[in-house]
Amino acid sequence: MNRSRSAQLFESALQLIPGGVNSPVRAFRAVGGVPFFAVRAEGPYIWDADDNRYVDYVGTWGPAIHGHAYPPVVRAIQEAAALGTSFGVPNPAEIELARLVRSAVPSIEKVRFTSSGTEACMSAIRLARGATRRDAIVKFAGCYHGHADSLLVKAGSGALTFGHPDSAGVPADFARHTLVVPFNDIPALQHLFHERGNEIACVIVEPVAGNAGLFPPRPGFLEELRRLTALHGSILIFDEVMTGFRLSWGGAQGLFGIRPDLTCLGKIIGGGLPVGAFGGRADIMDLLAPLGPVYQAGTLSGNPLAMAAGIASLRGLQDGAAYQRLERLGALFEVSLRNVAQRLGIPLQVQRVGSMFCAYFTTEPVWNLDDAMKSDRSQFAKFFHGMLDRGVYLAPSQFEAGFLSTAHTEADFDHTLRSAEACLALLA
Ligand code: HOZ
Repeated sequence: MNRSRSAQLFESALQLIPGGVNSPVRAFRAVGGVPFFAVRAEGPYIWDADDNRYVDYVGTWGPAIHGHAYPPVVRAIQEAAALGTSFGVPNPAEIELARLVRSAVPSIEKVRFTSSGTEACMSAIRLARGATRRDAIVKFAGCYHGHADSLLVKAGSGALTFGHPDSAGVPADFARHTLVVPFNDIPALQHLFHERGNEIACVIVEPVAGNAGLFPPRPGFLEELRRLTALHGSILIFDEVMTGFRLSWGGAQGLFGIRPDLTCLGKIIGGGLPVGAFGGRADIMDLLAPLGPVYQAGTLSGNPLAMAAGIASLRGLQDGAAYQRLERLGALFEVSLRNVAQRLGIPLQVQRVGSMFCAYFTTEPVWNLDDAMKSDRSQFAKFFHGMLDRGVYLAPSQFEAGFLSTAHTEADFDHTLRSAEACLALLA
């Protein structure tokens, strides 16, 4: 496949932008080679600067649940843009999106919009600290909650992919307040709360961990988290930036029946525009400025284009039909890929929750970061490039989740599975 135009663009980008990319996960460093430059995307497909078409399983890292350039979102953005791109004062669309979010996620009594998931998580942590007047926070190894200082400790996503789960530039004084526990490890959690429960402001968790590949919560894990935080007066924060409006209309908390105190959202609620949100119990949310002492702000927060895109995106999910289609497609994808690997004798763990998935090159199921680290990343890199050359774009790291959209078709799957079969056969 000719990608010479992308290679030229990357050369130019390297002169101007660190690493040639504006977010490290795009750099292909973990799999080698040169990233392609996208010029267009529609439905389940993305086209590069050399006019190669790929079936896209990254979906702009999660937001594209309807596929790319979903007509209702495109129309909503066009109509909103014609009326002004930013106001810097409240606008009615903020109320409409807030209503939609609240109607879907009952634990969210009040919500504030930000411009990214990072901002949402950073702000939720500050709010939890302000509410409890405690400093310590708990996170799980391999979970990624954006790139705020306190959260870049044993972090997933690009931080893990590039071997810097503890980032340079985070003062040791900040990091010491971040306590890390293995995902799914109930005894470790119980021990930590027993020892330090009265210091812990909050626990932040991806209810389905999607930034070190994909591993689900074991039965009882989220329930115990809810019990322990309530018992010790700590705030439970679900980071649903990825899972919100993805795993069900009510997100992962709807799927698992857990009510956190605060929830962080992003990705789908912006319909592909830069949006984040955090919300939850009104008594906690009302501690935010201007009502309370916890400061949080943003020039483009509640931006009218982003709100319009988010509303159109959520309206397309509201009747539940999309989730039924995604579950059916997801199950088909999972079983078919697993069968192909089994037939060829390749140890591949195909893990899936709804429309999120990951295929780990390892022999045992993955429940936490240590399990994920056992996967064979050189196998993954070969598989990734084989798929790319056959017109299938997977996330360029073993430690990222893949995403299905309602725009993917069974014909796309056929092509994907035939490609997977050919690539896995070369690894056998
Ligand atoms: N949160 C995204 C998936 N891990 C990564 C997006 C990015 O860092 O660019």
